[in-house]
Amino acid sequence: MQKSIAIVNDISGFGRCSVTVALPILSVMKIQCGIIPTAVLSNHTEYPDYWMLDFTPYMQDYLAKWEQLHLSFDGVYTGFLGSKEQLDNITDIFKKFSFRQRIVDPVMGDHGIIYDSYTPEMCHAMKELVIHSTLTTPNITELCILTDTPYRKDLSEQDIYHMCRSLSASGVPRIVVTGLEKDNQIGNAIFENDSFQVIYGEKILPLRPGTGDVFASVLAGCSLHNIPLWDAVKAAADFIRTCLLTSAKLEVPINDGVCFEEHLGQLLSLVSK
Ligand code: PXL
Repeated sequence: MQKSIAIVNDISGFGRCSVTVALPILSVMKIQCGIIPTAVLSNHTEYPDYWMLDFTPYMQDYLAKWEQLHLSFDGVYTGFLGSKEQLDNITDIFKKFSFRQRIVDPVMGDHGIIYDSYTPEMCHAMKELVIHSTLTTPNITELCILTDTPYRKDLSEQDIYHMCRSLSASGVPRIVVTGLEKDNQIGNAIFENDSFQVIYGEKILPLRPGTGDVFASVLAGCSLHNIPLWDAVKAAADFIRTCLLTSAKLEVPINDGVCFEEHLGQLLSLVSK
């Protein structure tokens, strides 16, 4: 049977992030996708200007139709969420549609800074949502927010392990923490069944927007295919590195993200074994 997933994310019309990343990646991984838009933007917010429509007021009617049609999905994957009300709606959706796999990328901030649009109430609502996930992919900043830990640049692997333990105690079975740094390398920590491992790899500059979405999308796809978490994280990180190298070679403007289209075939091999 083909797998299916509901993608809860914004539609940024240009700039390779959110749905324009998740949809092709999950589709090439042979998963049928449904979309629950959180906002519609002309382009992502890293460009000098953008237009945005908050989709919150339409979400309930939109989802009422899905319920009426008895649509069902194996999994759900959430990314950028724009308001407290929206976060509460999503927690509701988790309950209404009994998704077996619930992947939450708790997009709230980076480099110790919470995004402007994120209020303390929204951070609290995100904590609630994360508790209901089966896999979450915070960066270090987001892990600090989720565990009420003050952010420091010099947090050790041991510190991160303890934060993962505390988050898992609230009911989250699998956690992947992105953006660890050591000796000019970049790593991802995997916490599952109280085991903790970090996979480091070459850091490829410049950093580009949307790589977090590429990472979480590959992980969501692997999760639905029951690919072990270590293999999934390795595959996602390798894929991003390849895409970053090609993006530099093809002189893709930084804000346009990574040209993952060049390498989508690499993901097909993950699911056709
Ligand atoms: O995850 C990247 C992303 C998603 N959605 C919106 C964004 C960005 C990055 O800037 O602006 C709207």
